[in-house]
Amino acid sequence: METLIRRAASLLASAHRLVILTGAGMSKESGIPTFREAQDGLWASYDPQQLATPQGFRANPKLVWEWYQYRLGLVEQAEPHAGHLAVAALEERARGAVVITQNVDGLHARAGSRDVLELHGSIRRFKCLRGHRGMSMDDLAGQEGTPPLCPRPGCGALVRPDVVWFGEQLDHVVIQRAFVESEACDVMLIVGTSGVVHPAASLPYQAWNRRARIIEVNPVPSELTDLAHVFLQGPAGQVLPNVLTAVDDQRTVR
Ligand code: BV8
Repeated sequence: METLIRRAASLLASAHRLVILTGAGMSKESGIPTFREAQDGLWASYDPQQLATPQGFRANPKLVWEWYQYRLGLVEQAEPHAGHLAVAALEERARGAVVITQNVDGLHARAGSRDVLELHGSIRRFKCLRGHRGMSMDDLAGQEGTPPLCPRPGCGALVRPDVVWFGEQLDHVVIQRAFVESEACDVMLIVGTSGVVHPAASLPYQAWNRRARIIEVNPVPSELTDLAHVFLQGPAGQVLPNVLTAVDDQRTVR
């Protein structure tokens, strides 16, 4: 693994345009279950892919709201781990670096990452079915109902999390920039994603097609591992700090 870490560090240290693409595995060591793992406890009998849809919300808004409130509780208790801090440090050291995340937990920004594209929105932001956006839980305090009704004067529509559900389009400005960055990068670091969900999963192919060097961090191979020039098998919270140390060692030597 040492040799692979050094190879990855050499690619990262010489990157001109770095993209760091992350998925749910990036937040696992912060205590947030990954998307494809069976939800625990109360939610073990529900399929996240059924709940995270407009149909699921229409069918049972209260159930879906409560599921997101449960997950928001996990996010509020969570802290960025050493892997998130290492991502922020790598971003600082690399020129033109951007973090593209599928996660909705906001942990990259809390770890100090400055340029983060949230492909799937944020569990900490809310909008209503009539399109009013940018609400926080504080804005909804005291609102009646589960889910609450929109507090905007004259609205009263159902409020939902401002995340992208299965079957919904991603924010076109965000996904457009994600494609531009993935096509322009010369190194892509992929951390903690199964590579199953599109269009996020197509970004590594964009980078690969333009001869970018691909590094993947995951405890097990994913749908994307065949693209990786360097596959670092292990958890993000352990591997990424080691990669950062190796990058700094190489910069010292240069
Ligand atoms: C869209 C927000 C237009 C909500 C999420 C093309 C091909 C096939 C299907 C499609 C396609 N185009 C569109 C689709 C349909 C669909 C899709 O991709 N379906 C899949 C399931 C087949 N996509 C959409 O609907 C997208 N919209 O394209 O609009 C359209 C619409 C309909 C039809 C055509 C076109 C919208 C997708 C966004 C869905 N919203 N999240 C919420 O969070 O509640 S996605 C959700 O899954 C999370 O964001 C999660 O991050 C994401 C992806 O999963 P991963 O991040 O990879 O997480 P996962 O659990 O899968 O894997 C975790 C990984 O971590 C594993 O590899 C594990 O080994 C690893 N790991 C574990 N521990 C660690 C670790 N790694 C590192 N360290 C550790 N410690």
